[in-house]
Amino acid sequence: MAPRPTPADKFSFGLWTVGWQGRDPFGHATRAAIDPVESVHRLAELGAYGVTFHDDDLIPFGSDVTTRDAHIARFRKALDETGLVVPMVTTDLFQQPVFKDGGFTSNDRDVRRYALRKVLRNIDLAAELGAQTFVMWGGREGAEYDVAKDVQAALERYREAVDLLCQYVIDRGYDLRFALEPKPNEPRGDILLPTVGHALAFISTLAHPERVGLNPEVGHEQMAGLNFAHGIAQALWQGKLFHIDLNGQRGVKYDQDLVFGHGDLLNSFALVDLLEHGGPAGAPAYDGPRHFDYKPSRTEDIDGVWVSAAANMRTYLLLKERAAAFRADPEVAEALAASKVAELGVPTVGDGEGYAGLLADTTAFEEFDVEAVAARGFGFIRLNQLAVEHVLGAR
Ligand code: GLT
Ligand code: MN
Ligand code: MN
Repeated sequence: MAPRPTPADKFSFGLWTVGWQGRDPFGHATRAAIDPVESVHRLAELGAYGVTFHDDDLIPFGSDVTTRDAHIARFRKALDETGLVVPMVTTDLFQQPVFKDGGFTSNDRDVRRYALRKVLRNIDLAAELGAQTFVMWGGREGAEYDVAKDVQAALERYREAVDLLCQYVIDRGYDLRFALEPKPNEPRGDILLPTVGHALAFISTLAHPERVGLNPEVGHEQMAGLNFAHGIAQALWQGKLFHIDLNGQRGVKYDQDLVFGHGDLLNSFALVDLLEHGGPAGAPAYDGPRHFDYKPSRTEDIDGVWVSAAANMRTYLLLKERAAAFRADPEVAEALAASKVAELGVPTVGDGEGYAGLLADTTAFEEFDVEAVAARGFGFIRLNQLAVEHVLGAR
């Protein structure tokens, strides 16, 4: 029996996740639209603490000001009634035809100026609703044809946009940080800032790098064949894990957005273990929202939507339990020690030793028994099997 999710678990969902109607490039919608107010109530009943949205998820694109205000007021009322918070907001710069060549990096300057205005307006709403994170997924920032996009110029425009938005937030005194969400492809043939690593490198070029971090998504890194837990570890190491999109993906193929854990379960275990125990002395390494960005498959009816929402949280909590059991198991402690996992935390060269001390240490080279050390095994398979057995509930 996994514990029931409570707001203390900080689970959040995008309106566009449970609200996805199942429309894909090959088929029509299989479900009716859900009123965002209904989603807020259902998510709260299921134990979530937060809800997130794109401007256009909440306020239909093109609404006049009165209609916009009415949508926001109804949504606020639902938040007040349920106690749900809005930890993150994001802007849709991908659905409307005007953004077919991107928003911040469209070849058309007028489109770029319009995109910035759309985001600025939505930043005001994010701040009003108390969000701490503003996600930017540049799904349309990319190209299909190498000769049709000057990638260096596009990156320059991307930087110009992010710098301008940071300046706006600073000048307005908003307590809001940006989180870039990498993805390698889909909907564009190739998307700019395709992986965690690319996005980290981009952030280092910004005018206000401290304001900008990442919102990595499980499936997006896996679409590039990368190890998601490794990407998260690097983001944490660089102080850039501002937000996270949890879901499932089975290998290098289209973006599946499955329920969390329904893809690579062992990597999901490693991820939860990292988030919950990867900080100093085994404390959580990340205290932000556990945000699910998944799609209830189009085979599901409306009941299946809520079953799948609950499944994300339940799987996270089960993995959290399994990770705690793994960490508390004396045999695991012994196997970790035998594998010298903690020894990697010891600096290679001693305090004040420098290369002079290293050169003077004959045990490090002249007397180092290369063959004896090379013959020693690390015992990683035994350790991994213990992890597998904990995941399977066999220990
Ligand atoms: C879109 C995308 C997600 C992003 C969302 C934020 S929108 O659904 O597939 O990965 O997180 O813009
Ligand atoms: Mn995705
Ligand atoms: Mn996402």
